[in-house]
Amino acid sequence: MTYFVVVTNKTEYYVDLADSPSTTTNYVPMSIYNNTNLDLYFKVKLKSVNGGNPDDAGYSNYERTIGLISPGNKNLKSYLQFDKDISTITSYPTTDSLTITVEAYSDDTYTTLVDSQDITVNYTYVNHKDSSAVILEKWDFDDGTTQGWSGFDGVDSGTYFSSPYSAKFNETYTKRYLTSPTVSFTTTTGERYWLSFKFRLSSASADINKVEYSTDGGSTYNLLDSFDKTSGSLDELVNKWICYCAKLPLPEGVTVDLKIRINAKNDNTAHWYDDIVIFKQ
Ligand SMILES: [Ca+2]
Repeated sequence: MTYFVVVTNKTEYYVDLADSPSTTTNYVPMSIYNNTNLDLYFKVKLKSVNGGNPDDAGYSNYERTIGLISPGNKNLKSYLQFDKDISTITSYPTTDSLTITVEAYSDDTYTTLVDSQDITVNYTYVNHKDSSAVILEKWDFDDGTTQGWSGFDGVDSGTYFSSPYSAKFNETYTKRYLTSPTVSFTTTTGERYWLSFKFRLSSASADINKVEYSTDGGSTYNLLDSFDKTSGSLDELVNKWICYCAKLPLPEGVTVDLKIRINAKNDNTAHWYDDIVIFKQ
């Protein structure tokens, strides 16, 4: 029998390590369902990286106790947290394959293991400030304007990632698109294109619902990422700058009129965005 079900939203994760401290902390969100009529206590940990010992690949602090999930219940906001020593990265982009083990125990001292399941995700590290990166556009809002973006309520000098301003979305109880100006360029076959930005939420009830991109100047949009509220915002991530990064699956060898839009929900709380970057690497 299967004691539990574990669900992850996605298997590909991207991190822009520009401005990162020497050790970066990252997360793999997941939902865990207890299928039994037993009290089960859960632990999640990194089992291996690229088939070897996680320590050898610069990983640390990669075990986390989830605690009790009662019979028939689910914990929608479970996650693995881990640290990565970025000095182990010698070139960008680089991808690590992470095997994560979710363990179920019948006791709260985590002595009797009753079931375990492995999931595998890929973590790809890029760096828009590395010499190998080519910046196509960067919006830092430091001229005190929203730099052609629509949807923001203005800039903020009180909270920013790069001084002296960020862009702020502040209207209450609203879901709306934050939309970039058009960035036109010709894509190179075989090149990898990336979007990264820093954002900050003032409450766990605020959220990003999805990120989309257009290659035709905004006539049609394609989904880049969607965020399920049940495993999206983590309370631990509130009131700190979070780095979002994604690979842009652009058509090759053509001129694109790229626009980005972020569908954000403001639940009577504020969002801030800063250092939104389109780059290739
Ligand atoms: Ca800024």
